[in-house]
Amino acid sequence: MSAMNRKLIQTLVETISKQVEHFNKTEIECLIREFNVLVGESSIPGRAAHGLDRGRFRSILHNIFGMTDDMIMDGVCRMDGMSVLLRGTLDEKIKYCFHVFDLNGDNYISREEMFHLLKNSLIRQPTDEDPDEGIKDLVEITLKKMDHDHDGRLSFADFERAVKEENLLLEAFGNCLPDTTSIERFEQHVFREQPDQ
Ligand SMILES: [Ca+2]
Ligand SMILES: [Ca+2]
Repeated sequence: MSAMNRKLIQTLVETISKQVEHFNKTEIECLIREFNVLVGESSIPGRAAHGLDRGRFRSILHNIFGMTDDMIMDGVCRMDGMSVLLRGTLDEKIKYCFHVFDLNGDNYISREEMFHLLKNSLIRQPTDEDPDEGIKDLVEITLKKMDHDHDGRLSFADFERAVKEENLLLEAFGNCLPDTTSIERFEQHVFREQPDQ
């Protein structure tokens, strides 16, 4: 154990376990140690790791869960996000994804946000047609499917209702949840060794 001493980890475990469901204290300790190792790896020699900054957390999400979307990863950068990612119920995942997709935090997913998110997640598929036109069409198709009260934007109620009818719509605007294989691999890796008591 390098940058963080045991007492600090215990304090962190206590604090985090009050905020986060789905992980017990032992598992939280494993996660902190894992992150500490990952952060330590990247730190400049001679300088202590000061914690997990966004860039570092993003590259962890990218390397471990294969997530590539910067915009979406920004929304994941919290430990309670981690809890929902790995163990969340459908209701928690719906709240989480809605929050991630609502880029400006006004509690609606607007046409502009859908366009932005879809453009961002589809960019790796080149097409001969004007890609913006295709994305605009996709926004309209998605709205038709999900905008239950027809006001041209998705409220949480619209989103929740649509996802409960069709679970695949949870990630309609981009990949913001890791796949089960990545989760299993990650959990096996992190929770494999119980910390010494
Ligand atoms: Ca919004
Ligand atoms: Ca609506």
